[in-house]
Amino acid sequence: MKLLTASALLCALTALTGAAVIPEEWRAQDQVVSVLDKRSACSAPWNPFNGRCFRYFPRAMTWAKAERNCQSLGGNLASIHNIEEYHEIQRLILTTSYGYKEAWIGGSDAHQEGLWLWTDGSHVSYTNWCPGEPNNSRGRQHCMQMNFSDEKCWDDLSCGERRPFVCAKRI
Ligand SMILES: [Ca+2]
Ligand SMILES: [Ca+2]
Repeated sequence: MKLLTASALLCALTALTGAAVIPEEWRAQDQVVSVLDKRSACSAPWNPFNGRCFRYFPRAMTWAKAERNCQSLGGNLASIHNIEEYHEIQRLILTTSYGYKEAWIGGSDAHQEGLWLWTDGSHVSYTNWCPGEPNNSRGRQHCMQMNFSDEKCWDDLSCGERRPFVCAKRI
């Protein structure tokens, strides 16, 4: 936003003076912005995508313990909002674990059956459920796993099962 404003001002200034002159203080401001960008960027082993940092944890644990681990690192289990984000997370799991491992993500209908929420509070719009899922098998599947079945889509599973997991946090 600052850069856009500066560009707009620069255009106006150029129009007025007929020359593209960048004042010294604007250059200094650009350097500050650049430093801030670097400071807020994801640091390894977190991976940046679409304004968030993602990280895959190969150690299997229950869904609630996975969520708590993500929270202790300043994030939540990953929410997913479009196919590009899903493919990016699949790629992350593939490069870390050399396979499309099943993994917990941040969806749950534990509070009310059939009402799926993301733990980071974001709205559930995009979903990638496998055919026939979520089936709430035996009336006790309330947590969301990804990379399920040959189609590598989403499934509801008992929250006490142990799975690797994916955390996300805002940049
Ligand atoms: Ca359920
Ligand atoms: Ca299921």
